[in-house]
Amino acid sequence: MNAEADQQLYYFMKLTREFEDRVSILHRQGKILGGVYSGKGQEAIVVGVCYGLKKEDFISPIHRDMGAFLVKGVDPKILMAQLFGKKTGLSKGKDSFLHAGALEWGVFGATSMLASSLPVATGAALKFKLKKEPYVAVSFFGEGASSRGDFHEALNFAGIHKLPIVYVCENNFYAYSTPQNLQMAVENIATRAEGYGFRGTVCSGNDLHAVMKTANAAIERAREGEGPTLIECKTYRYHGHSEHDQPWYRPQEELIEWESRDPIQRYEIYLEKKGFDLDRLKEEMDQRVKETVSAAVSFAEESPYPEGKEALEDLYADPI
Ligand SMILES: Cc1ncc(C[n+]2csc(CCOP(=O)(O)OP(=O)(O)O)c2C)c(N)n1
Repeated sequence: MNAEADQQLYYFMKLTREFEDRVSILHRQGKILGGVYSGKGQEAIVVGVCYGLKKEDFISPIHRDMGAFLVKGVDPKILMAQLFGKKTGLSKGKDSFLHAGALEWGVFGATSMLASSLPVATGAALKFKLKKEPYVAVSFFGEGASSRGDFHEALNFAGIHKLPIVYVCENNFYAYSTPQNLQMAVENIATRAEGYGFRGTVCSGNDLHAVMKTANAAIERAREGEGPTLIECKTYRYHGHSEHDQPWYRPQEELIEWESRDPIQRYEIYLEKKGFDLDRLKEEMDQRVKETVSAAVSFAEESPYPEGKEALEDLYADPI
């Protein structure tokens, strides 16, 4: 990895954290529209996977994946305006983050039904294959979603047709308050790929390089026509399921243990070993991401809400 890429990856991890931390505060101030589902602690997954993608590659993020939008190229100002429900946001003030999409950057907007975007991403991969386009689809989901029928139908279809898709499970061990062992009888979600005729791999979701190595290999395989891969990234979310959830159902020691494997701190150890002046780089980066996020918040606060009549605009695609 060259020094420029090292710093860019660091920037995206820090930007994602700063953005989400600020959103949590803004939520408590009553400024954010709808629920907030923080992915704090899981940054290495979205950053590591999306960094190796092209603009035209199609991703379907979940409720916890604000960082995926940022790495894919969405302007933090526009993303923040989306969270504020402002006219300058992605959906022009029609929605909050939960269903946000940005098709120009290849980001599909999810629906509330868990796992419903897996068949959609699989459909995008089918389109790439049928039209012989050199792109891949990446479908993010939690371990809870992998117990839904949509997940199994999507993987089955992709396995049969050897579609260019990578399924990325962000396994944070809790689906809302339900621990993994109460919703499935297997330890690794990756083993589920075997039933559909393709490879499943487990990696540490808190180790940026492990995620990148695993994801890039799967993306390359998909691009070369070798079919799908399921990647399971083991990780942990620091916050509750959402900002309105107090995670009383999990032991405090567990959180402390996972915080000691923090993905950003882990990456900083790498940067220091690589010869960067970490104290200086950290200071520079902290300032840069704070400025970027503050500018995004000001932009969102100053942007107007849409007019009532605009609620009826952009609801249907133009006929072909
Ligand atoms: C079909 C369906 N069932 C239940 C819910 C309510 N729900 C929303 S998120 C969630 C937990 C999701 O867990 P997981 O898929 O592991 O992702 P995570 O939130 O842990 O990242 C639940 C149960 C829903 N949205 N859709």
